[in-house]
This record gives sequence, C-alpha cells and structure tokens, in this order.
Amino acid sequence: MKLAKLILLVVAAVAFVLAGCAQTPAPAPTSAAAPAQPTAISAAPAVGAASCAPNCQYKDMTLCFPQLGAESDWRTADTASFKETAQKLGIKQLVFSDAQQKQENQISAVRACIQQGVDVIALPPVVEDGWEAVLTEAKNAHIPVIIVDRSVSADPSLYAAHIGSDMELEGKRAAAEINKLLPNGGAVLELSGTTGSGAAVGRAKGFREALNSNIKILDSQTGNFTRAEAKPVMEAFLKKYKPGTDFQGLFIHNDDMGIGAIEALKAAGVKPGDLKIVSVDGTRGGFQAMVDGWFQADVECNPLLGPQVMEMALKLMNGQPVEKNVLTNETVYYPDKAAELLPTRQY
Ligand code: GYE
Repeated sequence: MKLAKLILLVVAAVAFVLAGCAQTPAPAPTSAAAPAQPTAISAAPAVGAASCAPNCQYKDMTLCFPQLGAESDWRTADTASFKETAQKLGIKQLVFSDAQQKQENQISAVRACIQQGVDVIALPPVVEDGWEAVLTEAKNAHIPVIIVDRSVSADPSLYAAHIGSDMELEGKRAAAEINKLLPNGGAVLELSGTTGSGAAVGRAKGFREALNSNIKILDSQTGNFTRAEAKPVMEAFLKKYKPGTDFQGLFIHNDDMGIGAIEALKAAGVKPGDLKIVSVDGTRGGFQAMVDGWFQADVECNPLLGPQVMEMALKLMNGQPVEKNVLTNETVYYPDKAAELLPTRQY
C-alpha cells in the first residue's frame, strides 16, 4: 500500500515537472485578434541602456521620431499624438522630422539621431525592406529602436520591439465585409497603399486570404495612401471598367484615398451606394463618407501610438524587458453608428 502510494507520488511529481516544462517558452499567439497577446520578451537592449538607468524618468528622455511623411489624416493624427504625448509627459526632447515618404530621408534622419546620441529611436518605416544597415548602426551605438506602425523585413534581433496594427488582420476584416456585401459574388477593384509598405503588403495579403472565391479582384493599383494620387487612379479605373457591370465593389487601403476616389466617382455620375466600398483607418473623413452613404464599412487603424511608444521607450532606457510585438486593439465601424460617433472621433 505504502509502495503504491509512493509510486503514485513519484508519477504525479514527474507529470507536474513535465507539464511545467511544456509551458515554457510561452507559445507565440496564433491569431492576431485584438487585444494583443504578449509575445516573447525582447533580449535587447542590455540592462542599463541609458546612464540614468534604472531610475530614468520622462524628463531624461530624448526620443527620435523620424516620421515617414504627412500623406494622410491618419499620419497627421499620429504625429500629433507623439507631439502631444511628449509635451504632456515632459520628455527632454522629441527629435521630430518628416521624410516626405522617402526612405532615404528617413535613413538620414535616423543617422542624425545616432550622431546626436538620442536615448531611443521610434521608427515608422515607410517601406519594409532596406533597413538592415541603419538598424545595425543603431544597435552598435547601443540605441534601442522601436519599430512603430508599419513593419520591417529586417531580422528582429536588430530592433527592440514593434508597436502597431496587425495589417493582415485589417485586410481580412475588409474582405469579411466585402464577402457580406456581395453574397452572390462579383468583382472588386483595389486601391492599394504605398508599394512595399508594411501597411499595403499586409492589407493586400489578408484581403486575398479571406476573400470569398466567388469574388474576383479585377485590378489593383497604388494610390500611395494620398487623396491626390488616388483620384487619377480611380479615374483611370473608370475609363477601363464600367461600375456596376464590370465591378461591384472597391477595397481601398485608407480613407484619404477613398475620399480621392469619391471625387472621381462623383464626376463620373456614380451615386453613393451604387458600389460597395470598404476602406481602412476610421478617420473623420471616413466616418463622413459613411454618413454620406459612400463607404459601407471602415476598418479601424489607430494612429494614437504616442503614449504606448513613450512608455516602452522609458522601459528600454531603464533596461527593463519589453514585449517584442505589441498589436493595437481595433474594430470595424459601420454607417448605422457613423453619424452618432463622428463628433467623438479624435482623428
Ligand atoms: O492606414 C494610412 C497611412 O501605416 C497604418 O499609413 C499606416 C497607414 C494608414 O498613410 O492612412
């Protein structure tokens, strides 16, 4: 009896230990559904990243923010979020620049920040590729980099963390709306964002993955995330394809391009509701387009990233561990609530 008990105890103990082992490391999140799941803890940077560590405060922080441009209302709100948060928290300096959607300008801005010896760099990369060299330079200078908003293709060991939206999920959400709006199938046109940007690549991928097989993507062209560039693209589409006949819907990668497209649609005599239009961002302009009957859904992408980024930057300065990938919690908005919500929108 005693021996049997002992064996039972040993078996239970072994099982307990094995179960414990199986739980570490924590599995990577399989679904990107918000709210974000904490992922692996970043190994970089080394403890004591700043000389004030482990007692650094916001007043000690010099944060470099080489903004990628001013192409959209989303971007304007993002910039405002960083500037307002920096002021509110009383950080020592926000080193801000506007790269006008040119990667070479962003790279120069990062290099200038490395030269200056900033504490942390928060980089919103205009495109995914081509960051290895400058990220290596920052790493060698022991300046942690937080990739903000869009992603990079560089090895994750070259940066401390990423904070931003799950662009693929946004594309999937847009496809789910188009699937609902075109239950019998049909064809859509895609107005895509900046070529090679994490936002455009992710949204296009997610959209294709989740689109019903009876819905065809008739054509896809970039409008570079701007109103000015989207309008002529829509005009060219309308010369080539007949709305309602050749295509029934539009997937537009951001609200600003949607607003540019609406101008072209109006000029061509298309009426709100003639086409099923799904956009991304959830800006005031997007909400207005829903109120006016042009957009049937707007997939949220939240630009108010300043507070999260500065909180993480302080942790990095203090040599504390941070989550490697922090995803923003987002939803989908519809016309039925658009008029009610419009006055409450912050961007
Ligand atoms: O959707 C668009 C902006 O990278 C998420 O960039 C951002 C995108 C946003 O120009 O409006």
